[in-house]
Parts: sequence; structure tokens; C-alpha cells
Amino acid sequence: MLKFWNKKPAPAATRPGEPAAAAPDPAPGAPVADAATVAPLPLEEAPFETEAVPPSTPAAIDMLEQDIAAAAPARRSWRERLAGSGFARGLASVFVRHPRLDDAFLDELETCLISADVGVATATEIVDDLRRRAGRREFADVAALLAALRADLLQRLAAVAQPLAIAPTRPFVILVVGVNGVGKTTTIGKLAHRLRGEGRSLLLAAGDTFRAAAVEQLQTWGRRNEVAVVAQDSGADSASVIFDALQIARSRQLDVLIADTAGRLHTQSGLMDELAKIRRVLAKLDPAAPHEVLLVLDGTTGQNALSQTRQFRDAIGVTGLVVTKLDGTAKGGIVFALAREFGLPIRYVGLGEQAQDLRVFDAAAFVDGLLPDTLGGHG
Ligand SMILES: Nc1nc2c(ncn2[C@@H]2O[C@H](COP(=O)(O)OP(=O)(O)OP(=O)(O)O)[C@@H](O)[C@H]2O)c(=O)[nH]1
Ligand SMILES: [Mg+2]
Repeated sequence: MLKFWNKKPAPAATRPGEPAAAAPDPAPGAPVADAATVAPLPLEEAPFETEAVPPSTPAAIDMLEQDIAAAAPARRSWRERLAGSGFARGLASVFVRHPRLDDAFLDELETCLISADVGVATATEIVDDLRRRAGRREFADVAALLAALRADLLQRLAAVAQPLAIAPTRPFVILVVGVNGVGKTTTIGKLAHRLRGEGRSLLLAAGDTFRAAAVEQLQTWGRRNEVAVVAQDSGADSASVIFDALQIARSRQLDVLIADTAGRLHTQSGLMDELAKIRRVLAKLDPAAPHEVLLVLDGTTGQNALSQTRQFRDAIGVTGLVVTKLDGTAKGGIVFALAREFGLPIRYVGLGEQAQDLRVFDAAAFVDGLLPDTLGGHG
């Protein structure tokens, strides 16, 4: 139950150009960030004024209602979230239109998997196997075939369902990359919410210095989760923002630093160069940083996610994936294509826009959310 609310954000917490005196003293011997460019940080030292709001005041009731409204989607299951996906709807319709387990059913299943972004190779493998086994009369009914399909899909995700383990290295640096609009900043906000909930101390770095609104968007998430954001004016050097943030996170011995990056620069090669520079600069402070490079992919972009993964992997290295927007109209099958093609760990999926909607990737919940629930009379 939410007991405390932000009364207001710490004034000037992230305003550039604030006098250094407002910032708490760094640890002795720690590198000192440039006060002219890095805003003073509100961290353990009462970053936000909070106060208990008696539940009877109109403001408190308003807050409570907002809280309940925000919390409600979290209770929705994977199945509810994935029900609108092309995969789930397509599959449900195959089972309705083909009540009998015959060639037409299997052909249509294959078409359905392909159009749900699973990829031709995977779809063919899956259906060829089912066809062989159906020929051997292994399936008494469609329900038995569905169970076999479930097992096959699950097995394809077993190796990639690896949650992000935050190593005790302090600070654990997470660099978040991806093309524009995929959900990087939103994912960082949700991740901050999750990590704060686990009791970790963290810092966010507004490394997307290309878009003016990007800093503000990250700061909003920071305020919401009472997490400080290191930012400079837009147009600043992204690597230097993130470098400063790492210095600060180190001097304060914070658990995690999450760095946002641009999704678009003037040219795509410019973006990859900038990301490579961020890596180089971070390595000067900590050769192991970033400890995780999270590539965010938009689940609605289909096969394009494959070429994005290839590009980012080859240019800067990727250690984990986040697939967003799997609620709504995404087809969902892209997750299987990614698993087959790259075998990169899928850390999280985005099942909505709220803070609670970033879920640790759970292969069984995901597959069950895509498959028809009951077979009502088929078989
Ligand atoms: N439905 C849904 N929307 C999402 C999800 N994740 C992100 N979004 C929305 O996608 C839009 C873009 O998200 P951003 O976080 O701004 O994307 P970005 O990658 O930071 O974009 P740039 O900063 O332009 O590179 C926003 O409207 C988000 O609310 C999700 O899991 N589900
Ligand atoms: Mg962004």
C-alpha cells in the first residue's frame, strides 16, 4: 500500500547550472563532477520531500484512486495482455475453423505461425514435426496436438529466458540502446520502478542528448520513482553525460546506473559511433562497464527487429533483449524468431505502458498467453 507520496520534486534537482554548493559532498578522493554541467544530485540526502497524507483528505483519496487505477493493470495476466496479439488471435481462429486434425489444419497452422512473425524456418520446423507425429497417430485429438505445440514452443524459448542478474559489482551499469520509439526511456522508467522496489539504490543518466524532450521524459520517470537523473543540456556529448553519471554513481556507491541513449541521430552510423564512444569512455572508469547492454525492440515491428538486433550486436555488442509493446497489436511470434536467430537472453517484455508492465520474461506464461485456452469441442 502506498503510504508516501512525492510532495514535490527536490527543487533544481536536475536543473543545469545550479551552484555546486547545493550538492552533497562527494566521498573523499572521489572524482568530482563538473558542477557547471552536471546538476546537483538528490540522493540519500532526502532527495524528495515526502509526507504521510492522511487518507481522509481529498488529495489523499485522489492519490489513492490514482494508485489503484495504476495498480489495476498489474493484476492482468499475460493471457489478457497477449490476447490481442496476431499470434493468439490467428491461432484461436485456426482451431475454430478446423475442428478436425487434418492436412488443412496443419497447413493453416503453418501459415498462421508465419504471419505471426515466427519466421518461415521455425514455422516449417514446428509444423513438419507435428505432421510427422500426426501421421504416426500420436495425437488422439487437437488437444493432444496443442500440448505438443506448447512443449515445442516452450523448448525454443528455454535457453533465452534468462532474467537479468544484477551482479554485486557496484555500480552495475546498464546501457539501454535501440532505435527511436521502441520504448527505451519507458523501459528505463519501469526498470527503475522495479529496482527501487527491490530496495536498490540507483541513478539514471540522460544519455539521449539528441532530443530535447528526452531528458524531461527521463526526469519525469526519475521523480516518480525518487531516483536522481544526471542530465546536461540537449546537444551535449552523450558519452560525457554517462561518464559523469558513472563517476557520481561510483562515488556514492550506488547499486545500479541505467543510461538512456539516443535512438536516432543524423545518421545511423553516427548513432553506432556514439554508442561505441560511450563504451570506450565507460571502460576508462571500469573496464567491465557496461555490465549489461540492453537492446530494446518494439514487438510490433516484426521482422525488422531481427535486422536491428544484428546491427546493434555487431556494432556495439548486446547482452540482453527487451521486447516491448507485446500488449495490443504486436504479433508476438518475433520472440521465437529472435530466440532462434540470436539466442540472446530475453530479459524483460513490455506488456503495457504502466510502471508495473515490464515483466521478467517468463517463457511459460508467454507461450500460454499465446495458445488457445480451451478447445471447446474440437478434436
Ligand atoms: N503499449 C505499450 N506501449 C509502450 C510500451 N513500451 C513503451 N511504450 C510506448 O512507446 C512509446 C515510445 O516509448 P519511448 O520510451 O519514448 O521510446 P524511446 O525508445 O525512448 O524513443 P526515442 O527516445 O525517440 O528513441 C511511448 O508512447 C511509450 O509509452 C509497452 O510495453 N507497451
Ligand atoms: Mg527515449
